Amino acid sequence: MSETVKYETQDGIALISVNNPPVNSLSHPVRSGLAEAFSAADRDTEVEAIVLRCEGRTFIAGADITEFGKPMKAPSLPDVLSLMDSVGKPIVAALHGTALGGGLETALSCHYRIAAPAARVGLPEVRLGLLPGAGGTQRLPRVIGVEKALDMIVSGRQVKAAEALEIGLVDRIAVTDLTEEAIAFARELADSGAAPRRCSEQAVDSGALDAGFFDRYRQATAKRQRGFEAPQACIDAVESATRLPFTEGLEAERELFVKLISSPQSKAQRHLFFADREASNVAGLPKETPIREIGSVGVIGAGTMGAGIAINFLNAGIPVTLLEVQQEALDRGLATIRNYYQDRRKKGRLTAEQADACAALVTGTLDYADFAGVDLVIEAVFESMEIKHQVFKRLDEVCRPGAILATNTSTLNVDEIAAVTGRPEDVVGLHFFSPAQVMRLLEVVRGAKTCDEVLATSMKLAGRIGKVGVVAGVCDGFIGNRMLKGYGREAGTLLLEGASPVQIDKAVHQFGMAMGPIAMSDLAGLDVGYRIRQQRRERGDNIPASEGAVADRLVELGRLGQKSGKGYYRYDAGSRAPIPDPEVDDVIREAAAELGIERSQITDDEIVQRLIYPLVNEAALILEEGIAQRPGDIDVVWVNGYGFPVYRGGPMCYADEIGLPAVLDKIREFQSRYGDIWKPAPLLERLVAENKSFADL
Ligand code: 3H9
Repeated sequence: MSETVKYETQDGIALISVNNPPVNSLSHPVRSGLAEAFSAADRDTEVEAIVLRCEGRTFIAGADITEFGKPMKAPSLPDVLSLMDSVGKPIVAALHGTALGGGLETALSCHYRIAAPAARVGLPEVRLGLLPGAGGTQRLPRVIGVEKALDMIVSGRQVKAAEALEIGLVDRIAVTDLTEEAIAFARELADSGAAPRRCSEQAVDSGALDAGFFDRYRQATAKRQRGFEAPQACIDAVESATRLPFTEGLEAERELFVKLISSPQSKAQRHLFFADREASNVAGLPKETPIREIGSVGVIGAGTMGAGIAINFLNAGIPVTLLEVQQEALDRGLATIRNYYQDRRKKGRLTAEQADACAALVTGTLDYADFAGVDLVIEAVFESMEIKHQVFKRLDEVCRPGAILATNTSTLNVDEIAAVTGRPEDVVGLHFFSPAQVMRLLEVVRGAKTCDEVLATSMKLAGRIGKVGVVAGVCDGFIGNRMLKGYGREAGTLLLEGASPVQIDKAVHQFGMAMGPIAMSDLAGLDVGYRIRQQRRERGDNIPASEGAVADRLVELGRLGQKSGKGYYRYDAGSRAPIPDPEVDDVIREAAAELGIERSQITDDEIVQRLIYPLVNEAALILEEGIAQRPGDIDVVWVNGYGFPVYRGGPMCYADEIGLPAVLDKIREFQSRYGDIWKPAPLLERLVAENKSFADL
């Protein structure tokens, strides 16, 4: 029949098998193969019932995302599914692995469904900035009801087989062999003379929904998924299912889908889907590089960061030895971990047994000798080269040969740290982001001497603990924090020039960042930057007078940020809600006057450009220097570590969307106003000259 769709019959049952590795996506040959196979089964008078199944690790995992953005070749998926819907014999879908998106829509166009016990189903299109565009928004509410369908479609969450059975999304769970049981199911249906049970012919039960239901759902979703267009379109499409006959509902869904698929948001989210996966490919690392076994981990430093790092491994079932120098600090760290698991248990995220099992995997120690047998040590101690040197010398003495020695430094030179050991090839940077048990990003910093095995093992380990690992080269701040510098600098200058803390934070929040730069500084603590600037001044670094002009004054007034109840904003006791403070406005005005800066109105657009374009320019330098492997890696860093809006796809994707010529023009304008801190990166200039974008790299 076709390479990807096999058709066979046995004892009156047609068995249609899809084989399109790796995930059986619905690429063009699969769509045409399915259309042919179902037409053949419908025509074949010997065939009484049909089974649709898949080879390999999963049922169909969705449309082929690589085909999006190109002209769609006929037959389209909606057409194939309409054809299946109309087949005059019962069709049974046999689900295993993950039946997702167009895959679940295909299963919904079969008349009956049986699932393997470990199967999962879902409509994750919303995560790609889309909605289920092959009837999912019209068929699912007919099968499981409007509220449950909305929950699945708007969240994109995967539902396990047991829940799918409970809500009526599948009819049976296979006990032994899925295909055999699917065939037996089909035989039963044929023998009992069961008619095709078409979703399209079922009514949508929306009787229990009051008049304001959809509007309330829209508002709640807009709050939860701020700025995202697709969830709202999903709700519109499901509402259509309650108001329109099936075929008209399909048309309404189609219209919304076509609009979304060409939207910048969906392009950005699809870009991130592939960038996320590509990040694990390390250029020049042979595929067959051996991976070291990581069965136990040591963590040095039991502060917030150290405890957070430890939790990642405990969650993955990997025992952790946590080391501190003082018993008191160790006890505090161990208590942080215990409290975390109690909280998870209270919130129902873990059962009591699971929480206890994780918590039981941590051991505290004050003695480096207890690291003798561990496979990996991560230090999360104070950011001082002197202290790091002491730690690594000690690790070199006690750790077994082949153990990986990692630093969580966010700024210090990994090569300098490695140099005090007799095994720099085993040293790597593993830079976690705070809170370490929550943030998905892990920068894997490759030192000049880090060996392939250590790099490959670190990247693999990132996946094992649920992180996305991104390889970075050694430089001040690696990828993420290095880019942050221009962002912080401009936030300070904007204050002096006339923007208020509230205006800056609002403009950036409106752009989609999780938090504005001023509120973020208050959260991180103003004293950190203050200390660094003092050290740089003592070292004789040339720091412009405007840098930290406001922040330094605030620190000297005892305004350290949230932790002291006041920083750029004021905070009521026990609250994190920022309250504007006139005293700060005075400090800003004074600082500006002293520096001779004339204050004026600044537009929100300029605020966004002044903050985001330095990210783009610095990223272009980072790419040129080989600190990051590819633009997509930088996007993954900023989305997963810094709260950059997912629907903008990261700074590089955003710059491409604006158009690099427009970005460069603005940077040049700022350069003429502010001098060479805005000097355009040569790569950016080259791309514009060659009429290319970051996506072309
Ligand atoms: C849709 O269905 C729209 C319809 O409603 C309407 C249409 C009209 N297409 O993730 P992995 C690749 S939208 C193309 O590493 P895992 C992936 O890039 C779609 N390629 O494996 C990777 O390639 P490489 C709705 C795809 O085991 C390889 O397969 N569906 C697709 O960790 C392995 O992937 C979804 O959004 C695809 N649809 O996870 C599901 N999916 O090896 C998206 C994967 O070259 N997929 N690839 O890097 C997933 O969530 C996961 O891939 C899955 C497997 C859970 C299936």
